[in-house]
Amino acid sequence: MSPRVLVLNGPNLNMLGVRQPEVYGRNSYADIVAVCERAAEARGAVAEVRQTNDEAEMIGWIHAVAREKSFDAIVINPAAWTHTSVALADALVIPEVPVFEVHISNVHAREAFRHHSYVSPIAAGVIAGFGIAGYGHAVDRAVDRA
Ligand code: CA2
Repeated sequence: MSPRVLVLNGPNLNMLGVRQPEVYGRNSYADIVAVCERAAEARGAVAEVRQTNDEAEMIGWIHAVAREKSFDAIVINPAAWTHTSVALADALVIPEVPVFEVHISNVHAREAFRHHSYVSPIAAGVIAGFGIAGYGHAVDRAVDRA
């Protein structure tokens, strides 16, 4: 069966391209979906890309991966939850699949509160500051590890 990668996006990423192009570029959320799907397809894999502004929904999706064994790897841009959510980091270890953390911007070159991630310690890899191309690299690596 083709490797399956679940790509999760946290709060406000649906607004990409609408505000703050100087930080996040001019790409839209639809462009993220296209980058992920193309990267997966190039490797004979499948990427399912989702976004939510509701932390409970995000955690529910992660629990479903554990229950249904529906994906081989997770790529996640947790957005602001990166810096705030122990609950999300705890959930991400439950499915026992490799997790890759993506940030569009270089969080380390921004405000101090963005320098800490609750997700990085449990991630197999972290990519930041490569714009939406970072998603393509993460999906590629997720397929390697699937
Ligand atoms: O660089 C990233 O990908 C971030 O995960 C994006 C998050 C931010 O909280 C993280 O520190 C870094 C914010 C996503 C919000 O995206 C917006 C989109 C349009 C307008 C404003 C924000």
